[in-house]
Amino acid sequence: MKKFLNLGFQPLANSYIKKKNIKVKEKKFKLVVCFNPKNYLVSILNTVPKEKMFNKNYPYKSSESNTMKKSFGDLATKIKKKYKPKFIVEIGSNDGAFIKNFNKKDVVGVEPCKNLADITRKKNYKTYCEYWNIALAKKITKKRKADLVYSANTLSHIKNFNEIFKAIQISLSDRGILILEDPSLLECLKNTAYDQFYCEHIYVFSTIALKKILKKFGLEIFDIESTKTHGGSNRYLIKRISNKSYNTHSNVKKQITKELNYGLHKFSTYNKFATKVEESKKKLIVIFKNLKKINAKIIGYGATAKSCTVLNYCGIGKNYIEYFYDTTSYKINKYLPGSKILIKKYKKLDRNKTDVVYLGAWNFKDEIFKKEKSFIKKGGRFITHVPYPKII
Ligand code: JHZ
Repeated sequence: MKKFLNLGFQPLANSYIKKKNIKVKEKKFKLVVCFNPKNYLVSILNTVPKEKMFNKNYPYKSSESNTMKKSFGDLATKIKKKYKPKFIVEIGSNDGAFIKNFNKKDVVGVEPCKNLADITRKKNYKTYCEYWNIALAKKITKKRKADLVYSANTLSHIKNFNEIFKAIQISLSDRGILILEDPSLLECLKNTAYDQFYCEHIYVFSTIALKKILKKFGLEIFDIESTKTHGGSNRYLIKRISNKSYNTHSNVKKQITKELNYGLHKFSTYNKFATKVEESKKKLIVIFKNLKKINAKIIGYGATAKSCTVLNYCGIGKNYIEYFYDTTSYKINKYLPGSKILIKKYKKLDRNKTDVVYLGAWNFKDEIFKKEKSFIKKGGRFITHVPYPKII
């Protein structure tokens, strides 16, 4: 494990603070990112126990954005047509944004955060409120194996590969497929999106790393789709090596070539990225300072887990950003970890009250810009740090 990026002491990204706890000292951990030259895996060095992050108060809901709802809906339509799965298991079903596109009898969700599992249970979707593991996989697939195991933005959050993939092996039927969807390391590096690193993202996967891991468990990638979600993700279609029903698509080789050409197998690439991150920090601070000099009224939009890394790494707090808007009920009237900026219930942006908006949810820029057309028309501006800090 070779360290290449130190993002300082960080609070837990999704631990939004209640007003009554504002003075309580927050737990922090050192956010250091490493590269493993043997298996090309990029991971954070110090991890936080899962129970501290994924529990009954988990604040992130996938259905909070139209972009994600559409992405899950479109995928479900495609899967039904192409693979006709009779039994689906979703690992990390969150608030049901994916499973709700299927018949209740055909799908099972696994979601350790009780507040989220309760949402799908109330809609009568069978949901196990447990962490994904071998015992659970055996229980769920005792009577019938899964034709599809799906997991979006979850496997990058689970530390123990052996347990995860053995459990998947147990669950899948011989001809079953596994679809994994996670932020792309290549896009993260290209965009200097260092905010993809926070406590929950133990790994940010490249194809070259995932390929090596999967092989150990008798699995292989047979197709890859690049998606725009979460700032650029890869959707991996995976099968047992012994399953010869699908040919390997040329997309797999193409993606691997792209990653090797960019140097994702070399430590020097990660050192260059770390230098870009430091430059990004300096530039972002200059932007905020200059705006402050002219008394611009700045607020934040989307109190994301990602913005926790940016704000705390760059030291941007209430001195620059008055408050954040967010649509998620669990976050409203709480404070962002570390920076302690208040999160208010979302209202359409008002040009009379706001000059510039920091895009915490930069990954939903298109959706947000569409919503805030009138603010933009009246000269309202946004700050983003991706792919480099700028006012747009
Ligand atoms: P968003 C979370 O990360 C945590 P975050 C987690 N670790 C992960 O991997 C990804 O999700 C998948 C709000 N919003 O998706 C809603 C508006 O207010 O970028 C959300 O709070 N108005 C599981 O938190 C936040 O922004 C809007 O119009 O970095 C977006 O969070 C829209 C579109 C969003 O994930």
